[in-house]
Amino acid sequence: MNKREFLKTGFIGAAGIASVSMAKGSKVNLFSNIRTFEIPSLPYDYDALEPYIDKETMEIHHSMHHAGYTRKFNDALQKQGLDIKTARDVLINASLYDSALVNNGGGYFNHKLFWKFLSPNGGGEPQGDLKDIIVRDFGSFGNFKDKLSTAAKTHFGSGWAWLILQKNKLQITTTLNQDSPFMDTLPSKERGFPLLGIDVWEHAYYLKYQNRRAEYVEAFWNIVNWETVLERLSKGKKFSF
Ligand code: MN3
Repeated sequence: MNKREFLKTGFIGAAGIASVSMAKGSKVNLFSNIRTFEIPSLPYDYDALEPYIDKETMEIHHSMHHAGYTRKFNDALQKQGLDIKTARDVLINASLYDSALVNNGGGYFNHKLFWKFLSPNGGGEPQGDLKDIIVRDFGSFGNFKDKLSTAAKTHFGSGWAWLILQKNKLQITTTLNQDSPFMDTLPSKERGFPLLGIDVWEHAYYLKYQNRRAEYVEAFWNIVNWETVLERLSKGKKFSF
């Protein structure tokens, strides 16, 4: 029996008791040797996005929905004995993994991005390089905004509407459930590096907006963190699938 097998079998009952913090919100469990992922704290208070997104929605969304995906992702990794460096690696190689890993890994990862797409100091229009590339690929900021809004409003059922970078060109796409534009199981025209995303699951807006998803999508534009989108644009330019 090697060390890893011994640790896995000998201390299985103690899994989760001892762990060491690692960078990027993950921990390596000393007994099972499998990294566990942690829900990041929000970079603002739960009520900071009011009136556009209410405090109760943010609190439930973060502390229950995001926490739930994270817990189930960790459970699936433990059960399958997989030590994964980043959730993004699971998504990029989604074809290799089962639905428990892909769905919950997607939920963990998409929400981690989503909190950073939002800011109480957000809204308005992007400037500089980001504005230029939006105008290059959509004709105008208004046209881009209409396209992403329409995709978010008309997406059937639960999922996400995205601005992605695909072969150095901006595109609008949507994904089902917690699917990510990174996933290798998507058709190539729907794959790309996510720059901005709108969560259109009812849990993202139902308490305040009930069935009025369109009003939530309009409100979203007041809190978009363009600095995050700009940072992701430069990361996305260096990323190749
Ligand atoms: Mn959500």
